[in-house]
Amino acid sequence: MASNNTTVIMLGISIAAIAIAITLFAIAIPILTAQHESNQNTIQQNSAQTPYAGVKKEFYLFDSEIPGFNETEMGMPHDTFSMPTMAVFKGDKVVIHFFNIEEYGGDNHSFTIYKPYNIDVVVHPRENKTITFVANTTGTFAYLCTFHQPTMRGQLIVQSPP
Ligand SMILES: [Cu+2]
Repeated sequence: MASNNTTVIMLGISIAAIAIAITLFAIAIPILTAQHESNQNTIQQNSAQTPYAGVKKEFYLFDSEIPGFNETEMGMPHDTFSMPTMAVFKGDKVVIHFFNIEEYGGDNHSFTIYKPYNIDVVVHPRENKTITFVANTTGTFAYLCTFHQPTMRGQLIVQSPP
């Protein structure tokens, strides 16, 4: 009788042990799988979050004019920028070589961007200046010559890096 009881108890313990083992295994598999997936996510996120280092973007900009434009008749200056658009990515270092190609005694021109870049550079006839800044704010920003409005203006487009 005692031996039968011992057998039943041993059998019970064995079944319980197997049940516990199966339960632990069933719990462990999803946890291990989840850890593996989360590791993969971490790797993917890290590669996606590599910051864009920015590159140097160089532009050559000149004063220009609309051919055959009658300033008196039109009531506005004929002056324009040679380049109406400059497109860069946020983080790029922008270098603009700005030339005033007027004859001596001609007009001054400026390269001006208001907030947030706060640039205002004037070039006299036959002069040039180099304007350098980091494009650290995304958006579309007008650049203009303060002497020749509304015709002498363009757009700086700063986009998020790809
Ligand atoms: Cu001008």
